Amino acid sequence: MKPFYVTTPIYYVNDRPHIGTAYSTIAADVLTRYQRLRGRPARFLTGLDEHGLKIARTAEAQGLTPQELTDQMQEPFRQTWKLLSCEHDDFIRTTERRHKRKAQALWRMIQERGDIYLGEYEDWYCVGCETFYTEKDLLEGKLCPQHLKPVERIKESSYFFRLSKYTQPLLDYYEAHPDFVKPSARFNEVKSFVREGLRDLSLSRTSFRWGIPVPGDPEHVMYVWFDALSNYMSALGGPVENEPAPLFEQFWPPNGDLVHLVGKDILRFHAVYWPAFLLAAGLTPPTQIWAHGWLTVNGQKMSKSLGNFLRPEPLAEAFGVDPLRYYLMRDVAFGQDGDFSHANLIARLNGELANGLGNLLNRVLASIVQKSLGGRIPAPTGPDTAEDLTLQAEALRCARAAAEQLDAVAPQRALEAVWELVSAANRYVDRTEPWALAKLEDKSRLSHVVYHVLETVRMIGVMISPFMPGKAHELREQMGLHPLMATVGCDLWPSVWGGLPSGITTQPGKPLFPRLDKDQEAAALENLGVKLDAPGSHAAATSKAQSPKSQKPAQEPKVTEPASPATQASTDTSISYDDFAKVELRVGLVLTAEPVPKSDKLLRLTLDAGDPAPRQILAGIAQHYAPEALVGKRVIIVANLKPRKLMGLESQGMVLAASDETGLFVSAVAGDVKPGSLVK
Ligand code: ME8
Repeated sequence: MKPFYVTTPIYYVNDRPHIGTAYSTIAADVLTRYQRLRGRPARFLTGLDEHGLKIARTAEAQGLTPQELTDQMQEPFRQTWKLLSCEHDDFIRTTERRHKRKAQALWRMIQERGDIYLGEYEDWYCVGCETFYTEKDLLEGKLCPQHLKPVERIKESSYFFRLSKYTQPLLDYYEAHPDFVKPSARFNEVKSFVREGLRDLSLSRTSFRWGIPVPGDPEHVMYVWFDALSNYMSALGGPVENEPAPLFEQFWPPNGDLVHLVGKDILRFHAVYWPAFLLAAGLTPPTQIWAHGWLTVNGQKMSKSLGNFLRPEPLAEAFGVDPLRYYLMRDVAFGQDGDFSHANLIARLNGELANGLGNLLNRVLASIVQKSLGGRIPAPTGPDTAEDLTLQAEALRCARAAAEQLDAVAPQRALEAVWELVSAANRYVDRTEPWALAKLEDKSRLSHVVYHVLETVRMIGVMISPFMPGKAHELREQMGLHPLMATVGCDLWPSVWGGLPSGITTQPGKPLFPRLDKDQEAAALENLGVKLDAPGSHAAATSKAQSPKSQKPAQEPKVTEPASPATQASTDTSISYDDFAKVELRVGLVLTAEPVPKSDKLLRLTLDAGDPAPRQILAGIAQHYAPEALVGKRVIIVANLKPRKLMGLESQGMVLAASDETGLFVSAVAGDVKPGSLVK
């Protein structure tokens, strides 16, 4: 079987792990565990990107040397991945000697083939994304299109990579490898970018030292993305120069299948630069690059300035590691953007996990098997009824479907298939009524039915093990089964009915997934500093447990546009009722929301505020809300504010919002009040 090699991005050490980086890492862990279950040799690499200007500046700001910063920051990453049961086979740091040597070896290979030359670089650079930009790529005011922050002018001697020469070879490569980038819509974006023609790439810097020295010219340090991308190879001991590199021989394509999991933010580096470097070095590019989508949290973007990065540790503490892994893999379609919602996590934990799977195991194993079958797995007695045959067929169909989805890197669909089986098994229990069969003298039908349920649960236990290894282990323990031992060459995925041995003694324990009652739910959310807007809606705030810097004094509530000079000038802050009555506050239902081109702050909303036609309001909340999270919300607006133009668009009012150090939140009314209702 062809070896399987999966990687996550190597993360910058300017921040601790958060739910976004955890998402990529858990996905890689799930895929590795799955491939191992199938009997494939599998390897999972993650690590840290420790060089470059961004890290050097972060260290400086903290009064540390870059090496001190990176040494300190590796620990939280290692600990978090361990806590989340992410069992990587290797953890590479780009400051390690083994990496530096191999990054230099790759450089030399490309240089010897003539595709690196010395020149002078003059253009723009964004430290946030460690990327070069030409003027036409920048937003008004010379802002980086990703970070919306000013870029820096750079003029210095630099080595260049002849990327322009690889425009056609890359297009040919894409043509010959139609699954090179997934999802395919993203592949199309990559192709159109390359079709526009590529410019040579500046590959070294002389104005700072925090990087890997360029071989033969130590005045220069390597461009951090060249250094970083080569981690995937250096961790295997490649490229091979004069010494053997057995891991590289085993796992690097074409011998192995290499899948890079990345966020969509860094697809271009992986799908354009990286294969170009490899082709230039005469090496085989990765098999596939899978660009997953971007997570928002309760409808909000996570950002350093808001300090609202959601940390996985408190979530794992509140809800359990496995439910968190399950939720992340289940709720968000891999490849599409998604929203982390505390409310959805709780709903899935209570519904699919506790009521669905936990209850299935419990209702049969903890009660009927103990009371009526001597605590042992019964033997199937036959004959099969139509119901039995349907469950058997459904089990095999779902197992096949789940495997197909995992082969296609669609974890959410794989779980969907597994939960179709959970539902089928629960329906089977409802229909066959084993509690009624247990009352009969002759226990043969009971044995047959219970065997069917438990064999299905056994299969489910195997299929959930890549996602929830701890719970899969507990489930097997309760059934009296040995732990699953993935072995190369041995496919453990369920493919035939009847693998459950009869006669073994079961050991029912605590419910697999305890349900959170309303009080526990409220306590968990309170501990996390999360408030839910309304039942079933998104949670509105993240924070105290998660914000690393929540010491700033709370700011005054504020509106989304500057206060008028009149209010600023006033010293007596009280107003008469008549003054207040002049302000017409109304409930507005957000119908649409979209970004305003070239503005990093504004969103264009249309609202039903009781007017004959929808009203347009421009609100300065783009850094706090994903547009789609606003649609359907009832907000409070100032309806009689004189219209004014912003970025060429008329704003007919103002949306009220409040902010503190945890973020900015638009005002809301409790209840489904009719749009246009007056707020008094
Ligand atoms: O880009 N939603 O490192 P990085 C989903 N060092 N995934 C997210 C996310 C979110 N909100 N936020 C982060 C770098 N990620 C480079 C990579 S690789 C040779 C060098 C995940 O620390 C996602 O995988 O900024 C994204 O690509 C990665 O973290 C960026 O991590």
